[in-house]
Amino acid sequence: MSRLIIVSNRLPFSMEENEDKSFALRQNVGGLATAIGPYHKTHRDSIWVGWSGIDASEHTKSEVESIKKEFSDRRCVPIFLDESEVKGYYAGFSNDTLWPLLHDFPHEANFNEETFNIYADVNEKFADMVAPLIHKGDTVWIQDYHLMLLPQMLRERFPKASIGWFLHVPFPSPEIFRSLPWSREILNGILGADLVGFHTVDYANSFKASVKLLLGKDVDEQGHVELEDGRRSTVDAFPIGIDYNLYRRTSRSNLATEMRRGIEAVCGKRTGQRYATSLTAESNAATEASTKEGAWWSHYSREDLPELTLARFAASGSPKPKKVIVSIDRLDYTKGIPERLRAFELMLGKYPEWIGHVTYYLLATPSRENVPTYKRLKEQVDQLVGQINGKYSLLSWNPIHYITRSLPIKPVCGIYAAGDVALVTPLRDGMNLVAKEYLACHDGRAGALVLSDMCGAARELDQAFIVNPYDTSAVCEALHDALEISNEDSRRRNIAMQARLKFRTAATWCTGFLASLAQVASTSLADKRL
Ligand code: ADQ
Repeated sequence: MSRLIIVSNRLPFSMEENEDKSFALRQNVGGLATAIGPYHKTHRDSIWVGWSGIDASEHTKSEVESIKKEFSDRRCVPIFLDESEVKGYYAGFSNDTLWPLLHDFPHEANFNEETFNIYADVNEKFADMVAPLIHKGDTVWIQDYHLMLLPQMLRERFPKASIGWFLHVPFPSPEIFRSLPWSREILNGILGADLVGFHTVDYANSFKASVKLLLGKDVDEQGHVELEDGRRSTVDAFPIGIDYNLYRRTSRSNLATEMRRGIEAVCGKRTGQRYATSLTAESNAATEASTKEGAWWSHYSREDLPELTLARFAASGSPKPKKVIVSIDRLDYTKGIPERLRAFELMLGKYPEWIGHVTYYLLATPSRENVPTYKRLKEQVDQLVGQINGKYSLLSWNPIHYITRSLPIKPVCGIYAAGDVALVTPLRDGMNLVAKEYLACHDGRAGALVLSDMCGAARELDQAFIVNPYDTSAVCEALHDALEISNEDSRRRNIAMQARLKFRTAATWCTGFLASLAQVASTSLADKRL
């Protein structure tokens, strides 16, 4: 029986130690685990190889054996990396060199020969682990930028194996990619695969242009690259989808509904709540103060204008309905969180009628905390949230609810469902699943999506409010328009996008890529036998 061997940096589960020193597996969140996890779970002929997240030297032999057993019960093969490997391969070359470079942040990329060498060694370690698992007729599907050298490493050991590689992040223009001192090694590593996949045609084109520029190889109209060993590698686009029905269904679950109602109560959308009463009391008190003291505003100078408008709107009330904005991200500089916060701040200043009426739920889970840039970003976001809340909060209303925990799918869907507007504005993003999940949670309901033009999802979700995430005033205006849109208009826009998402799911993405791989690998082999 032929099997599928999935290889990625992390496995879809992480190991956690219980109080009684036993180990338990926890499902990982993140794009890749969410997309391929369900396929792996339901296809018993698949095995998943990846880093366990554990340093074996910190555990006894019997602990390591029991960890392996836990993983193997879920058809997972764990790889153990020590501290220096994690530092060089993961925090170093993967996340401090490749990640910024691939996301068009070359100024953030550190080029360090030592971390590149460790990256190459760890890719070889993956090859050593995968090689004994490969039997005749098996397919190997390698994921993402952590393992760009692995396809060629396996190809050298298995000239006839069927190998695919998919990149979950963008591929930059050759002008940016060529600045990497090891760009040719990386391209040759990737071309070990029979099928090289990207989220969009644009990324596939950038890759082809790099192959032409840096390796001097032509790529034909069908995306074929002819290689020295007589093989052919094919480059193509496979936009990833989501498990639409899962998100739709979960957004209607009891827990998600409770979450949504709770958020609506906190934001004053549900009448008769304690919150609504206290906000009215606050407004009344301000009105009373302003009428009793007459020219109360004369104490303010022109520079105090925001405070003045704030007080005025709190006092007089605003005709605006209560609205909720939501966003859900890993705390990563590519996700454009500070830029988005500045646009939100600008909107409160420019359209003060929203003060006390719109609440932003910002769910941003810290990631890669051992990389200094990420630590700085967390401090910056903390500071901006504090600044905006400090400037605009009323006694019983905060503009931003800032949550840094990672939440399970049900509360996440509750947050999506509560959002009248989703603000999804990455500076660069391979696809962005959050935009798609939000729309699935609003199936049959109104809900406006403000979406960055700089992510793969914008190529598909063209009925969203598309913005340049660097343009603060454009994001501010789009946010305002999205808050103002009628339910009818919002539903009409969403229907077209939802129809597409229902058909192009995570499952069809997996099967589509694997079907193409089976097809191109058989042609590549046939040519080679000639
Ligand atoms: P990511 O960078 O992880 O993925 P994204 O596509 O947005 O980004 O997927 C994030 C996933 O994690 C979503 O399923 C979301 O619901 C979940 N998630 C994010 N923050 C969370 C939080 N705070 N709590 C709980 N869940 C959270 C990479 C690429 C993307 C590409 C995917 C898939 O960077 O561009 O879309 O892979 O290919």
